[in-house]
Amino acid sequence: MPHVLETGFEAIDNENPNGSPKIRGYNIIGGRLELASDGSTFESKNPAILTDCLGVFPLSTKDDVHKALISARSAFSGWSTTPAPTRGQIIGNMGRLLMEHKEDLVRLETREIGKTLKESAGEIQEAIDTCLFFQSEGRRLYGQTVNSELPDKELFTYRRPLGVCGIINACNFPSAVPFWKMIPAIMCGNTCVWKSPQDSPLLSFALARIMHEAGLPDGVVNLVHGKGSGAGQYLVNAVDEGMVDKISFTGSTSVGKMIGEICGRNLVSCSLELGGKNPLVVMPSANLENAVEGAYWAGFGTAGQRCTSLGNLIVHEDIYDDFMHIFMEKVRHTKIGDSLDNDDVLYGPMLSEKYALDFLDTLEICESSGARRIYGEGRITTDSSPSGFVGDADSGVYMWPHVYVDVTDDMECFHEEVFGPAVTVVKAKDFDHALYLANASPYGLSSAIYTNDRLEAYRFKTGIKAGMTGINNSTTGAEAHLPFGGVKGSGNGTRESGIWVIEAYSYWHAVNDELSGKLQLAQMDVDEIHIEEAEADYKSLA
Ligand code: UN1
Repeated sequence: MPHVLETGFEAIDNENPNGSPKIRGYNIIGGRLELASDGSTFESKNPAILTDCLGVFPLSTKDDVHKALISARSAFSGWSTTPAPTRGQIIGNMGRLLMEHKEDLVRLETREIGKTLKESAGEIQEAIDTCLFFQSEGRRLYGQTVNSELPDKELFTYRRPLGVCGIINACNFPSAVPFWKMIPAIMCGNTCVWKSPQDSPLLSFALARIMHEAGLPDGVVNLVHGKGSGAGQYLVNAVDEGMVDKISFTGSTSVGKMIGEICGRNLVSCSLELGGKNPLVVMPSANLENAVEGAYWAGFGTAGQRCTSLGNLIVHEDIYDDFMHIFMEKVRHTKIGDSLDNDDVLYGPMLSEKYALDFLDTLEICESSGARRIYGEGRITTDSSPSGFVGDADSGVYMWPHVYVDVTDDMECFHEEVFGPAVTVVKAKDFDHALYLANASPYGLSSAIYTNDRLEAYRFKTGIKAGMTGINNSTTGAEAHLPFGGVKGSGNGTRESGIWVIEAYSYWHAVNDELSGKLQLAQMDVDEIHIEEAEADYKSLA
């Protein structure tokens, strides 16, 4: 098969509406384009126009995943000994190529997963920011010099790469999140096997090509497409076979726990970024208009399909009616549609048909919990659509925004993540009750409070158990140089982004250099310094 840089994108004859292109996608293993070993394939579809097929991709087998792992293993020694500033330079090239092709990638992302163009652009920018940050980190990647307790002896620390990393991300952030993972991984000298999300294989294929165009040597990043339960599971199972030194996963808490168990029994490190039921508290001193903006964006932006999306909206009882009045006014006027045709929609279709079905299933939990639905009718159809809907209900998978009230912490829907446009509203009696509610779900990813009382903001910041907190801001909106991640059911404490992520892709190597020409024993051959006996009587001072 040809090398990835020897060919362009290969179009397949198609019957797509508007003649939009259908591409033959490949795995990229050792720089070569590869089909699945058994020839099986799957398709990627535009969730706004299900008859628009973006391409056909290999449904990778266990053999394909193993081949990719072997390729990553053989590229490791060359890449890990490449000077870190050179690795950084290649990463910088990736950032510059992303800038050059940003507009096309943004449209592709919107076509493949239905995000608005504005959000897709923000996300590609997050991938660019990550490249630019880690380009110069390649010129740091500092270790330390440490003083020895013995003479003529030097101590040092070095960051060393872990080896072969298995990368598994979800399709809701199909460019920023794999870059959050792979850019620091390769900057540290690791090599990767990247299992692309099943619902964004074309964007992943384009991004992996760009990585190669930037000068990345063959085999440093190997791309395999397929299902989570197929190629993804083969990649995780390979930990048991000693073929993987690190797994980095973004996805559901249940899958994360399974990965954690497999990695744990093999003493292999894993980074787990999992679900959230992110609380947002509104207190009486808050600017209500501002709080409504933040809650509305956190709940319904990205059709609620961020791991940082708003889960429980916790509103103080004194301002509950006023807040809900303004909030519902906005919800009722939500503009929904295909962003490729309409500039100002808040959200588009669900990420894919599968996400749509899963969302409808979790809505059932809200219904059966006894929460009161005051807005939302499930899937948008020609017979049932909100007034701001400007899409084509028959061609794509669109959902109403949903609001459930009278939610209490003994209900299942208070604790379950609902991945989609649905907010559960809880009334709080006072600040302590609001903080209690904010901490009462099994998750701890993001959190937010709207208040103009500085002591309340301080108490929330110190009392909340979460990886991230917004003060007078929504629950979303991480930046590429701040640590991202959660506690409790939201992760295992590892972080993405900024300098903190380097801990997740390197280990500390302590080296001592004995220059004295003899064996000096630490602790035992150290000169003893005695406390001098003196004449002073300290009791006489008081
Ligand atoms: C995710 O949903 O997995 O802060 C990541 C945010 C985004 C990243 C979300 N920048 O909401």
